[in-house]
Amino acid sequence: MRVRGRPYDGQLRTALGYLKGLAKHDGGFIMISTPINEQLGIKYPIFQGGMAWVADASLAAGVSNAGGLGIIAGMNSNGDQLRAEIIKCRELTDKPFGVNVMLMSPFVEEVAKVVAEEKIPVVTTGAGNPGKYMKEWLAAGIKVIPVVPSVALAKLAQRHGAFAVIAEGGESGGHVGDLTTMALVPQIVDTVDIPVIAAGGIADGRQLAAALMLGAVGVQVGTRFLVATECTIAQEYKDRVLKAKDIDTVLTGKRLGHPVRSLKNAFTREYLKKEYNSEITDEELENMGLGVLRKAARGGDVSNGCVPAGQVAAMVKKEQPAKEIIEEMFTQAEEVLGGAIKWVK
Ligand code: TUI
Repeated sequence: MRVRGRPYDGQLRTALGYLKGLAKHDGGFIMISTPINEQLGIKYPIFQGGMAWVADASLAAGVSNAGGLGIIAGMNSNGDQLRAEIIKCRELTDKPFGVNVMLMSPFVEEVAKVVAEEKIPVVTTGAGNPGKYMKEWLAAGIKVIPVVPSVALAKLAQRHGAFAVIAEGGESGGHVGDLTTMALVPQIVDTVDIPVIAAGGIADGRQLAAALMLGAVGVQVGTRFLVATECTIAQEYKDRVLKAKDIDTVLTGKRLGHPVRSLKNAFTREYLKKEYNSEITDEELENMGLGVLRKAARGGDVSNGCVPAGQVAAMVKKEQPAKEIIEEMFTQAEEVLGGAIKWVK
């Protein structure tokens, strides 16, 4: 057998074997199941991103009840507020859920303690290196899954005892790294021995299938869950996502070293004007960013607030229950994976 005039080198067979391994029969249906389904006790290998001011108990429980892994955002809470949200989530679901610890949060120390005390089964981290908290979390039996934007940070996470990593490409909303998901995921897969979950630019079944083909064993989705029925953000935020076009997101905050992707609006225009004005101090810029996530997500001010969303925002077409979102994504992924064989002659 020859592939495009080159001698067949066995890679195709490996790819097909991998495809077969992913698609497992379940009561007559083909279903996607990877090692993390069993390891984390979930039906579908999909995480909901722990989005600041968005991912509360309602959304996390909705996703967990639908068979994914719901994640509560630790970013916008102090220790007591987070504990209350965890208790609420436990009332809404008996399925596993996680907490995201945003390492730049002013409350990071108390939040880190609460997740250990509450023995949250899965903790994801963002915006930094969680090394300092790993010992305490591992001792509490927590599976730690850091979000990493580079190979170096993935290696570091593995060395610290991470259970898996989330390789997040810069297509995602919120705080982003430089590399795209397409470039980042296979490089991390080739480097670490722990499971890799892909994030950034994943809103439908084609993108989910592509992530699996890059070697990921699961995906994390943020933007599409913004419009989940269970998501309690202001309707104005959901409407902005539903109306978004392909080129409607922009990066702000590069000058301060933490670029954030959000939908273009009066806030991003004003911020960018100041960001590229050398007379404006870093402190003034930092002050401009205070409270803007809350203003949009909870206050509904989508003009003067910051409205994080990924580059896939334009693919998000309607408000739906989390269960419908997940089932639609997996049904489509199973279809495209099943049909992929047609290109292999
Ligand atoms: O964390 C996110 N997304 C976020 S956090 C957020 S709130 C915020 N507020 C102010 C400034 C910045 C953010 C909104 N969206 N995603 C996970 C993520 N983590 N993306 C990138 C990273 C990351 C970046 C650097 C992870 C580790 C890292 O390490 C740097 C280092 O050298 O420690």
